[in-house]
Amino acid sequence: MVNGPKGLLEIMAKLKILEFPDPRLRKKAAPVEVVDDALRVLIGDMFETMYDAPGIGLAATQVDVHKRLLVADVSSDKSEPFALINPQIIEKDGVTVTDEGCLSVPGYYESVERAEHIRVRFLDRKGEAVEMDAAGLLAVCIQHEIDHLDGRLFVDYLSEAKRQRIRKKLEKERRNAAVAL
Ligand code: GNR
Ligand code: NI
Repeated sequence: MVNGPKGLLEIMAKLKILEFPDPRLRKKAAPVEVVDDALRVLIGDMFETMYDAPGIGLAATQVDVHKRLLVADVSSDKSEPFALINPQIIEKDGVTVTDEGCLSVPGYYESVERAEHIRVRFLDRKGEAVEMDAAGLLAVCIQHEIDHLDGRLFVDYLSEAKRQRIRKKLEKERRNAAVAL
């Protein structure tokens, strides 16, 4: 019974994504203590929110949950979902520059330098410890998401002037959207 009354599909919920310069995006997330069903429900909701946006990654911080948890899927057909709990980068190698965007900074794309290859240690959805090598866009995405868990945004790598310009434009957009209600 997945589709019937109160089936899984109905229970899934899309979450609200915080937007820069919301101060809650600056909180440092705390380690997950137990991987339980409640956390797995949150992971499901985060995937739904990410796919719906659409985006290639989402950190719990962005949905105002300050736990060390991220989801990612850089495939074009939702075929490579990863959920990383308490992720830690244990190796970094090389440098790559990517035009990054962020669901919390909608409409802006800027070049950011990151490690090209990483090795990351985390707990999976079953609470089992896993190590994984990532390269290319997945590696960039995981670094971007771990930054969120530490209260950091990709705009922090830009000049102060550029960051203020983006902040002012987003604040103006939000004011206009509020007036239009
Ligand atoms: O959807 C997203 N695309 C993206 C593109 C380049 C580098 C990083 C990203 S992550 C972003 C989704 C998001 O904001 N995750 O926090
Ligand atoms: Ni982001």
